[in-house]
Amino acid sequence: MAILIRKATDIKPSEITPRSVYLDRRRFMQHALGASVLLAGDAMLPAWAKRWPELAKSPHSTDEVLNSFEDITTYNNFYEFGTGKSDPAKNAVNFDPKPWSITVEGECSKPGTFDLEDFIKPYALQEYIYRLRCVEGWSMVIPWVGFSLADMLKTFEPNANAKYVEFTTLYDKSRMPGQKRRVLDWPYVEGLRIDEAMNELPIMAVGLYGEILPNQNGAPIRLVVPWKYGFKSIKSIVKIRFMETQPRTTWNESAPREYGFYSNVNPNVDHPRWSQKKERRIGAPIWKPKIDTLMFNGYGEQVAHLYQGMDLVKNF
Ligand SMILES: Nc1nc2c(c(=O)[nH]1)N[C@H]1C(S)=C(S)[C@@H](COP(=O)(O)O)O[C@H]1N2
Ligand SMILES: [Mo]
Repeated sequence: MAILIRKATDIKPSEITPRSVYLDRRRFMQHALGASVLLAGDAMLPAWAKRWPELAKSPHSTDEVLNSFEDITTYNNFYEFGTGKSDPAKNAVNFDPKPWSITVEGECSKPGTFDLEDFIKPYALQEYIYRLRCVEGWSMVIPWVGFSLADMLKTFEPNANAKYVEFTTLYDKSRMPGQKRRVLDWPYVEGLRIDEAMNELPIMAVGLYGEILPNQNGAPIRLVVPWKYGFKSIKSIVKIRFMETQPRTTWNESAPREYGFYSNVNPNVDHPRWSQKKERRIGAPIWKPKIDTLMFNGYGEQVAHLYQGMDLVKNF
């Protein structure tokens, strides 16, 4: 079967919205997922993702060249499915992200446990084309489908004690084989300060390239925080908790000298073992030099005010 995908360099964001591009992606995905899905087509999609309309594009979207669907879905960090870049695409094939429920708890007046479909229903889906900068020194441009994290959090009416938000990934060794090895202290947890979480940029992503989120990218729902290193964008979320105190975060506990709570993209603060000044755009031709990493991953206009007066060397 032919791979029905163009090279990253052929796809301009201005082309992305047309349905024909999505359909190409869907065909690619069916190819990637196997014959059963190919035959079933739309019938396999959950109700909320069927025939997504042409999505409005968030004004925060970058117009840089998109990474290909193939790059985005075969070069992943998702330790629940293995530590190699190509492991998640292989080991998450049989992961079934349904049924899925999300618990919201802690410092808020409307906590509860919700089925994914009910959880998503109130929010307008948009396309958000964001840069993702991994702490390891590579980056991608990804066309997410998602909705505003701030809009979602407000629904649960956080109270005055809600100074932070914690997110937790599913913990189920039988479904996430990487959790059988203690490479991290499972379940993966992440957190944001409440004002960071209420900023206009972060999203809950439920898709990419107009498709439901591939398993390896954090199905069925994950966080995307574009001005922070990729590990803050936690995948396959089952719990959200409003807290008065700063949440624990998995990478900070794993290597506290290397990964702080904030983890803002910052070319002026090196990782103890490597420089953060430049990055390699995945999919770029090998002869292309690395590109400069931008403060706050280029989103300073939207987020620099959150850190006014803070020492970002201490608060890395
Ligand atoms: N639960 C969980 N979330 C995770 C990770 C992980 O290992 N487990 N890896 C993080 C890292 S290091 C990065 S760079 C991004 C990668 O997201 P992508 O594979 O969709 O590009 O996911 C982040 N979210
Ligand atoms: Mo990362």
